Amino acid sequence: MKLDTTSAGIAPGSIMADLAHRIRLVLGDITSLNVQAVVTAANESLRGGGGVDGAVHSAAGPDLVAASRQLAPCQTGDTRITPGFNLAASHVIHAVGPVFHGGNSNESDLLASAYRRSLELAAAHQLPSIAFPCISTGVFGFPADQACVIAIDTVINWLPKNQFPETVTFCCFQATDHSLYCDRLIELGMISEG
Ligand code: AR6
Repeated sequence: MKLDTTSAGIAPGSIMADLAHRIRLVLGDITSLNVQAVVTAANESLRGGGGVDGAVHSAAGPDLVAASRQLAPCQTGDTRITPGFNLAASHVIHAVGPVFHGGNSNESDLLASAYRRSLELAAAHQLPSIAFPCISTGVFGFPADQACVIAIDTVINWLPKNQFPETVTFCCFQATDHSLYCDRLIELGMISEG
């Protein structure tokens, strides 16, 4: 992982230390988080589904699907934003990650795009905080270890160049995913062991 630190003229160590304050890792249900934007792992129809999308739609209430379906279709790698309705979050960002077909169908770029476009929407709406699930790693079958690296690298490339979102939470629902994120964030100096 390389960070573009040259234009800011700041030593990599201090950028990493600063970034560490802007990244959080939690294990649990994303719908319970007190953040401005909850990202859901949607499909192109934006009509709701299972997994995290099912949880977000049930917590937000039926107004969410009424709002999101009007913004469909949403291409793979792209995002849409709606209010959060009954969620604590003021906004839901609907991110369509790729179905994993073996890795030679541009899946990595499409997954990075789903994260980047989510960050772009949060920035456009000046939302201070955003929480991501592990997009595409459930029904869509993206290998969790590869998806973890893509998610973290995309966020780490975004943060130094952008004021918003101020904080990014990676919300893992499974302990195995939490462990992957933990290892990667420790490796990058974003969180400390213990
Ligand atoms: N909070 C946080 N993460 C969760 C939660 C939750 N409440 N529930 C599940 N996860 P998936 P995909 C995690 O299948 O692979 C839907 O039907 C889960 O452990 O929800 O992108 C959509 O409508 C996994 O790590 O999303 C699409 O059709 C992660 O969320 C399709 O599934 C993503 O798993 C999208 O598939």
